[in-house]
Amino acid sequence: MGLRAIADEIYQHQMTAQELDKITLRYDGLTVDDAYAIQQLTIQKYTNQGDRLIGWKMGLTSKAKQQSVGVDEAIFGHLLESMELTNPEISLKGLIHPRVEPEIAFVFKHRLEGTRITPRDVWLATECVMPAVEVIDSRYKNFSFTLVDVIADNASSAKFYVADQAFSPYQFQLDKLGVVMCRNGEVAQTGAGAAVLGHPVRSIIEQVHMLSRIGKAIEPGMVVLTGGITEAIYIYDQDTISVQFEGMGDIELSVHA
Ligand code: OOG
Ligand code: MG
Repeated sequence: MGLRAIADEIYQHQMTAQELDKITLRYDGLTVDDAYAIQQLTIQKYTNQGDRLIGWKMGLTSKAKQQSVGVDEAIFGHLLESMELTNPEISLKGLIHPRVEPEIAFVFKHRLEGTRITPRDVWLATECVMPAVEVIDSRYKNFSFTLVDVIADNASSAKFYVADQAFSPYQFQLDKLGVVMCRNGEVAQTGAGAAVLGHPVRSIIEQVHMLSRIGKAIEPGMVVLTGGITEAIYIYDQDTISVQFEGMGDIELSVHA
């Protein structure tokens, strides 16, 4: 079975919100490079239909998340225009078993590419940082996958919401930034920016290095989600999810069928 056929299958399941058996159970010998090729072929199907690439996301950047899914390296995915929530509302339509997680988003004013990126390069290219919440929704049964499966499924990307307020990248020590995520008024998860590879800037560096292997870059105007600061939590109809980003304000999201 060719990579294109696997991409077609994953695309169908993403579009129809139907669970899928792990591709690694059904196709032998798929490598991480194959998985990124499948991811790219899937994304092309969206962009051929008029969707637009607006950024990138890092995933599995925290040890806790890597352990909970049994994977030991960070991954990345594509962010499409159609994934961005423009209001703080999550509709469960088109989602299978969605979960949410707090993240720091970086927005770029300059191109970043190459294999020897330093934190300095990242700060010079960054326009602002913003609190964000990502909605992930693995297309695999039971949210269970291997590294190759999850990469092929665009790193479980489904939706994301970025707060209205932007901040200067110099205003906060992002590794020290505390985050509290509540579900219906009860604390569900807490964490700090350091969960993201020690400092979210490290996630941007890793993103650029991984992109450069496939001849791509962070382009001006792009948004990059740096990875979950806490474990993701499941969401259900009528939930209210609120996330406090210390010093950066709150994001409150309502969930409906
Ligand atoms: C993979 C995506 C993880 C993150 O921020 O760690 C991710 C998954 O857990 O389904 O987006
Ligand atoms: Mg994420």
